[in-house]
Amino acid sequence: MTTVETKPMADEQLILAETDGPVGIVRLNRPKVLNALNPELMTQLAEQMEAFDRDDAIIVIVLAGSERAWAAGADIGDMAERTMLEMYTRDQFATWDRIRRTKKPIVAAVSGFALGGGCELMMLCDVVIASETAKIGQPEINIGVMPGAGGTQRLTRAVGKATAMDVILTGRFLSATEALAAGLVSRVVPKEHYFTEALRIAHEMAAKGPIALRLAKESVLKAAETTLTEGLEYERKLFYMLFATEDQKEGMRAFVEKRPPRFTGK
Ligand code: CO8
Repeated sequence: MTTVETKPMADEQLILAETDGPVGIVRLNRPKVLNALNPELMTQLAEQMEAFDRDDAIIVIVLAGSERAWAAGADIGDMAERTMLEMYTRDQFATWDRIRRTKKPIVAAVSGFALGGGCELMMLCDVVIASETAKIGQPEINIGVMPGAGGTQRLTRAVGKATAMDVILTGRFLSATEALAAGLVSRVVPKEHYFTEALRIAHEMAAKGPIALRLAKESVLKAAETTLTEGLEYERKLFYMLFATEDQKEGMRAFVEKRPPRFTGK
């Protein structure tokens, strides 16, 4: 693996980045506070996601925390004494919006706590590989607030009103198996393998056509924002677009010729 220089603007390296062939790997790096998400970390994360998005050599991104915690939420110490006006003018969500615009698929490698903003960050990812140790929730209600980075919207869309209300209003944590049954995570794997399995799946995806991957991601995300008729029209246009790519010709010819495809992202 190749380490990527990540020293954007802060003194501390709050994320670590490396590459493994076509896979860009980002790890949250505030272990002492269970990867609590402060604005500096989110800025570094947004910058790295944008850098991987611009890099033609990267096809899929893996986002990981540590074994003990993916992320235990926004940094409570950082927010505790802030006024409404400070929170409003800081516009912390701008970095979240930048991460949301990542075009390449993001595989989340989730172990331990994924709480509050941590759960919301997980829901910004596309495929979630969870360790059997994962504890997932929106416990903001316990500290006098509510989710603010998409929890009430994305969780409800992912798991439905009944489970979303239960999780958000009681603050309880879902186990990995409950989260899988609810449709919040993609796969649950033994704790020893959560990262290697996420990386393996990222490599499996990275062997597909890069443009098809990006457009398929875009189309699935559109499903949360449109009517069925509009979504079907949108999907159809993206499907047609892929016939302008060399990868479509290569993929279909390879199938007909009974050989593996060699995608080039063109
Ligand atoms: N923020 C800051 N520090 C944290 C956070 C956090 N979210 N979570 C844990 N820590 C710190 C602890 O203070 C502790 O520090 P220290 O060792 O200096 O005392 C260290 O991490 C280890 O934590 P614990 O000792 O508490 O470990 P436990 O194993 O006993 O408990 C828990 C682990 C259950 C995860 C517990 O730490 C906890 O409940 N954490 C808070 C979870 C939470 O409420 N998350 C939601 C935060 S609010 C939010 O996310 C809103 C998002 C909305 C928008 C974001 C952009 C503004």
